[in-house]
Amino acid sequence: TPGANVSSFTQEVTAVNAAVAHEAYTGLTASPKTLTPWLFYDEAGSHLFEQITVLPEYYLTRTERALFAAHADEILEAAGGVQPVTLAELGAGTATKTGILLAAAVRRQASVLYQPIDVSETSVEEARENIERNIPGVVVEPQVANYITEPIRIERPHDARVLALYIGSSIGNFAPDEAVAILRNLRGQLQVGDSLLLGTDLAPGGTHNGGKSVASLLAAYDDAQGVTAAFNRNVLVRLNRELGTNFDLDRFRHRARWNPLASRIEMHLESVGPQTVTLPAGAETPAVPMRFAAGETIHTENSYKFTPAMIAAMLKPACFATSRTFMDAQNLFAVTLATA
Ligand code: AVI
Repeated sequence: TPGANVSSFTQEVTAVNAAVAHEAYTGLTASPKTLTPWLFYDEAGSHLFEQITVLPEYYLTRTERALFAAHADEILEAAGGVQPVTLAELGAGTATKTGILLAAAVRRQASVLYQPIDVSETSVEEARENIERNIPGVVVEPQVANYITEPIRIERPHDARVLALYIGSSIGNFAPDEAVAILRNLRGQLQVGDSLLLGTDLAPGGTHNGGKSVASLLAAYDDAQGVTAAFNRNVLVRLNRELGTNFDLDRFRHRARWNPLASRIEMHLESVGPQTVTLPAGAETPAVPMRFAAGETIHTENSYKFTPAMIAAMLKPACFATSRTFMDAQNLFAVTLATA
């Protein structure tokens, strides 16, 4: 009934608000100050991220797409063998790149089940519409779930082999122990013979790498048009709107830093001078004055960059074995096919 929909929508909105308030309180009262990256992805932030993926400096998306285009048939062949496949995607979003792999799957078998899993209901619905309209033969069964904290379920029609996708360097936004936990959660749903296709951005330097400099990596996270800066600052816009904080956007500067010891790009918002911002009282938290020294930052995101050895070290404790790795000619990005 319409009434039930409204009430479930209200519950969902309330739960999101409570989670935002909780993250803001714990992150901004910590030292150093942090905010969790999922806060970026409200409607405006998701739109800014889409814009990032087509920036000239942001080589990740187009490089991964080119790897899919070059190797899709080989990937599907290796994942399926003589059996049919079903594709399940973690953090599917709107599934724009997945179409290349699904098209390869319908070349092998008449009908393919695609199971996009994402926290955002609107994204998976958009994925369903795009894919069902553009690739006949694909049946889409979206699942709204937080694959980080909740167990996921993957269907296996007609004894198909599962090809799980975790692409777009999404795993790079998690600390190494969280990344392994996500892969273990996924592995729990797979059987021996199933596969995982993992997309990871590569670290600069090193013998595995020809073309990536720290400068080009930094440019990917601090583009000339300022889209990434707007994406980073949007988290403050969100907190002002949803929690009533009074962040002055002109007084926080976007910073991208390369942390070579942790092998990650860090995004920060840096206070341009001493200032105090108020976090209003929440349901269970008091109002807090947050003092910033000049140059102090809020750490908003990590984006890990991998060597082949780091990829193997992440897959192994989750009980996956690397079967094939595809890299572009400049060694910018890697797509790894691993077997369960
Ligand atoms: C979603 N994620 C893989 C992006 C990344 O590259 O870490 C998010 C992003 N942050 C800044 N630019 C893009």
